[in-house]
Amino acid sequence: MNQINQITLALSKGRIFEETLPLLAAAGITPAESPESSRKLIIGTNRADVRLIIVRASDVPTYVQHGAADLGIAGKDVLVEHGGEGLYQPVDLNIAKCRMMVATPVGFDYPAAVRRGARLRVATKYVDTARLHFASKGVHVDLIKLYGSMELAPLVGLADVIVDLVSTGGTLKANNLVAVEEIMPISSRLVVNQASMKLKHEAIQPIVDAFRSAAGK
Ligand code: PRT
Ligand code: MG
Repeated sequence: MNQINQITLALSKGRIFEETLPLLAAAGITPAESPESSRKLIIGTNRADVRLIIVRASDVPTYVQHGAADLGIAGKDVLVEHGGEGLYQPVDLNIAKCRMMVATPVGFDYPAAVRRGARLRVATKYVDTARLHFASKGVHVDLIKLYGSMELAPLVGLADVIVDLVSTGGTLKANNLVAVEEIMPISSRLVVNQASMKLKHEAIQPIVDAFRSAAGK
């Protein structure tokens, strides 16, 4: 764990950072600089006892689990894949919202493919989520792990379908794909290291409370 008098919050750049700024403001925290323009990975704030670390979205739970950060903000997509071990998830912040979906090329008969019972080839970054989803439907799948640009896979014959996040639907549309099934709604959650929650309770609880009320909970 971090020093007892220092609070470290793990965030990712991009949409989560942008949507977290108002929550930080509600907790009286202002970053000293923007991670979009700075290359620094450790960013101070107006509070001497609070700092931010900038990590990949999918690495946030790992930093918090091991106590390298006391708090973090991570999408439910990332938390499901991580498993949530060692983490409290006290607040759904209702930010960075989207949906985890199954998508296919336009014209692909998904219900028929599922009915036929043949193995479905599924390309995704979210292999645990996809495995659970298709297992619950009793559909046999071959999972193909990708790290990005899932939309390409069915277009070049790597997979029949993809499992990916959809927000506006613009990416699917641009690639002649269509969402055929929702797996779960996604939003980002505040996560807290379990030991920090006990040992730094006095500093952490007000931040949790400010985030909760700013998120309208
Ligand atoms: O980008 P990087 O590889 O570093 O990591 P990342 O993609 O995990 O991070 P980032 O910052 O892109 O996303 C952080 C979190 O935002 C995710 O973990 C989700 O919880 C949440 N989020 C919300 C999204 C989206 N909406 C989203 N639309 N994450 C990704 N997308 C992608 C999606 O994968 C697809 O490629 O945007 C594309 C679809 O968008 P539309 O608007 O065209 O439908
Ligand atoms: Mg991304």
